[in-house]
Amino acid sequence: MRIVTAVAPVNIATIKYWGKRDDDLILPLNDSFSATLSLEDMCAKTTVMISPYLLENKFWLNGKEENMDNPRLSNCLKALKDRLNKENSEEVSSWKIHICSENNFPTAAGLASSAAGYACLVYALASLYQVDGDITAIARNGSGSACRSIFGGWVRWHKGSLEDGTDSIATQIFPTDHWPEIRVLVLVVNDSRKKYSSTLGMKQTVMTSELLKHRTKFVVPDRIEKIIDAVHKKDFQSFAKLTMKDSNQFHAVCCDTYPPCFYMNDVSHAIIDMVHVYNEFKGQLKIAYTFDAGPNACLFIQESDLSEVLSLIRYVFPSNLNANEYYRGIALDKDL
Ligand code: 2P0
Repeated sequence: MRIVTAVAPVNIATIKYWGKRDDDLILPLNDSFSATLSLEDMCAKTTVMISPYLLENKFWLNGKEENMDNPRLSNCLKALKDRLNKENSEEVSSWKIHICSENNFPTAAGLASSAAGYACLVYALASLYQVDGDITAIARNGSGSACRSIFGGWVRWHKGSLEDGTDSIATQIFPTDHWPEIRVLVLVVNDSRKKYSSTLGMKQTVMTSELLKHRTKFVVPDRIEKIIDAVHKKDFQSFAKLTMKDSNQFHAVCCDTYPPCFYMNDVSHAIIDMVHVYNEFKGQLKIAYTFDAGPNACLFIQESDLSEVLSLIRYVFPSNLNANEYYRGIALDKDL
């Protein structure tokens, strides 16, 4: 019998992935760039066990048994078993598996739960099967953005150019301790399951959006280089502007999808207004927002501005927001 438990945090994309060139292999149309939260923050935790005495494969997510006939899960398992060490492969690959996974934050609410979940699962399985080398391409088979959560710090997912997708991998660009002054505030506007999954939403976008073609060809390649440079120099002004513009363009692309997918709501728009008014008042960019496929906001700020920004949020949204503060290193509890 072998048993392994792993923990993986969510990652927040500052240059967004939206659109695939190959749906089966999960190959993106553009590179993306993200920051991974710390291990104490929003995480998935997964235990995997294999044994010759188990009678069938089983999978539990947040305490509820799920179907194992999931093609993405099967693809991850197959890719890992294909890389099994020759000496023990025959024996181990025939053993049944039990998987038990839980998130310490709302699942499928646009808070990157699938990214943390699949990164964690693939990492745990790779340890269980003693698979060495790159596993980001395997995590990508579970959920595209999962490849970025394999690493801490600042991570780039390279779209790659090969048809088989073997070069569509994630790499760590800067380690976890680079730019330790950065904090991430997650404002939970709504934690229920989203209406359109990212997978379906982006498929519809690829089929119908003209703006996406412009974005992937002319906008993202330049932005990726610029944001890496900004993070390298710890240049918050450039970083913040690129992050907000990319979030806005991602949602513009969602709006340009036919029929459109709306992920943000009125509270999200009020948060955007608040950030711009505050930044203008301060005469420089102090807060950068980014929104994924849901209404919840992620705010990037610098440690020195934290208490003032928390007061601002409490003042503008006295009762209807749940703000959780994360540092890519330590979770800080703030009672709002
Ligand atoms: C991102 N998102 O870069 C973007 C921004 C949502 C908005 O990656 O179909 O759940 O499993 O590859 O990874 C969400 O997409 O989609 C996502 P699949 P995934 O973080």
